[in-house]
Amino acid sequence: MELTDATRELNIVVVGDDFCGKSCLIGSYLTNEFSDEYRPNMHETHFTEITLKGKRYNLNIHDIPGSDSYCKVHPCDYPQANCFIVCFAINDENSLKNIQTKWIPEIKHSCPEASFILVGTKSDLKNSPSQPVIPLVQCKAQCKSIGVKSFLECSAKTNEGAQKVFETTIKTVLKPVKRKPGKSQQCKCYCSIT
Ligand SMILES: Nc1nc2c(ncn2[C@@H]2O[C@H](COP(=O)(O)OP(=O)(O)OP(=O)(O)O)[C@@H](O)[C@H]2O)c(=O)[nH]1
Ligand SMILES: [Mg+2]
Repeated sequence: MELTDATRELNIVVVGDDFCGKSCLIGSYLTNEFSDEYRPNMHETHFTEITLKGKRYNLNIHDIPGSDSYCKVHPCDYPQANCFIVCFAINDENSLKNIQTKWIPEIKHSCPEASFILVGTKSDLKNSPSQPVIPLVQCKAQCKSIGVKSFLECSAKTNEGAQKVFETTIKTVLKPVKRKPGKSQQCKCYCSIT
């Protein structure tokens, strides 16, 4: 990772099931734009700068497709990841379950040193009577079983919480992490191209 006095470069990887709102979250953060149209994507990288507490950061934001049919080599999409934003949609129980069964195990296997935060997307749907959302207590229970204290909520549609997600990500990276002595800090990459 490039480190200079002035600027630090950070790799942020956004993962979660397809349709859970990753690309919209990134779009909301970068341009404050939102579309109802669903456009599944390949791995895309976005570049931006942010100043936090007087320090500048160059962010490489990796938008990873949620569907395996678009990419079967997820761990290779995690180059030098500093932090993962692990997303689920608050109206999709499966996307929450898959955090525990798929995304966290994959991250821990391929990038055991990287930190991660959990994000519940589409929070605007809480105000929509036609869209049942996962009860908060269930989200919290799932967080507990994953071993994290809490999760952030955001809406790409209203832009609420999008900035906070990325600021929290950076703060999480900057927190000193207790590491086991002798362990490599490199991202472990395994490829199974089929
Ligand atoms: N109501 C609401 N809908 C959202 C929000 N974010 C995304 N959506 C909708 O959810 C659908 C999927 O959003 P995407 O951001 O493309 O999902 P994705 O996780 O990037 O999906 P893949 O690229 O296939 O992995 C789109 O139709 C969006 O309009 C949100 O905050 N609120
Ligand atoms: Mg996408």
